[in-house]
Amino acid sequence: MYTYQNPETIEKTYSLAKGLYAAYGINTDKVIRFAADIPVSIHCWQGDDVTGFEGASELSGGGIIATGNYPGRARNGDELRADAEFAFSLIPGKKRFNLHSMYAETTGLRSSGKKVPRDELDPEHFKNWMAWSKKKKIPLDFNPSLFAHPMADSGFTLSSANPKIRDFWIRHCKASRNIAAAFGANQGSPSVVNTWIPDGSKDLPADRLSPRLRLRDSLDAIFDVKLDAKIITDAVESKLFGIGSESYVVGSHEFYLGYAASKQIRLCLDTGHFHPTETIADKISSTLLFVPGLLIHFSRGVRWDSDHVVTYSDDLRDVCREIVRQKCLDRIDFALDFFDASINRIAAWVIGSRSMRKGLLEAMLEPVKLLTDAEKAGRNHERLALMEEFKTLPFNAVWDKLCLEANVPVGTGWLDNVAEYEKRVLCNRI
Ligand code: RNT
Ligand code: ZN
Repeated sequence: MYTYQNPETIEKTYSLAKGLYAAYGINTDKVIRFAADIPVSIHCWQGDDVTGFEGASELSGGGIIATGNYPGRARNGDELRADAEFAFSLIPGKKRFNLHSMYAETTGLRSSGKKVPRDELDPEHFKNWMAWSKKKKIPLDFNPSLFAHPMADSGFTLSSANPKIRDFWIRHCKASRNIAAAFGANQGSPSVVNTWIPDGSKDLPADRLSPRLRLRDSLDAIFDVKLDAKIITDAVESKLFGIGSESYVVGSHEFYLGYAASKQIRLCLDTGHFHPTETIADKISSTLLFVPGLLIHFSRGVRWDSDHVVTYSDDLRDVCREIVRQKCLDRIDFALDFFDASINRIAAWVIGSRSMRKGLLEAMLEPVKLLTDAEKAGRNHERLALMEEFKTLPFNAVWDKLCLEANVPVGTGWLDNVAEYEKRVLCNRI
């Protein structure tokens, strides 16, 4: 149904675009290679609405929610891996895959089919994932799961006033770092392990301090175990509010900024975790002065939700431009974080991932030097005029060429592949 442009037309259009960019000193051939080479960590949880393999029928608790019931949710590791592989075939550029601990495969192992408590998980429960990662050359990242669990029902985990609950989650986070370290050793490069907790309260707390003191101490206990930076990168993620934690979130931005700076670990900024008009673009240059690096969760906030499918929005483009302008790509881990159960989940992955890569490509095509030269010379009218002009350079021709080179469908061609997979595979899962 959707026609592919023929490669000849793409090449022709590209060569015209290439000339225009060259006039501003940009070598598009080179940029295509660099932009495709930046790893983006694709989150496994879009594939199954953050349900995991622990026997839950849907995501529950933790202040996050996946709404919708489009058919075809992946129900186990094999389905999730198959769906991810298929999505990868439609997404250009270097990819990683991001797992949560709730995606452990514990049946048939020493537990002999018994549920393994989250605080007893170990790398063995991820051996299918590691084998797949190695075979497909897709490095893995990791997250402890501190939600959708009876021990999280009070709304507090690492900051709970109950030492039993706190200790359970401390053990879980320690176990998670060990699993990430095993991923790192398996793939020969660090696995990024990101800690996000839902802790907070619906209504006004009288004591905002005590939970934060407890969270600090719990994190200290977790990060006191030193692991080799060659195999693991630690990050901590803040949030403004969640469903049921509207009035107070223990792990706020200020909390984690301070914590990450004091421990010299990565700060995770999720684009959906700030006030609706607040963007993280302006936070990059400040935070990077004090933390070793950033993990960015690209997401899209819509009203109260922070997890809509990523689009090629001004927000995303600003963040990408900012990173490229500062030349700090090597200190940023790019990751996606959204979950929409109301549309084809593979399409959601593809749309978000392609938009992310578009943002990176566009940012790398910007003739930054011309902007900074104008700025240094005090010609700010020129700076503004150039910024405006650069927005409408024939970017799409370069994007199409990147897709062509990456051997993935150009334009909307991938929708046909998704329709075919839906019919052949997803519709049989009902
Ligand atoms: C929640 C955080 C967190 C989760 C995933 C599932 O608000 O953004 O990153 O989305 O870990
Ligand atoms: Zn996130």
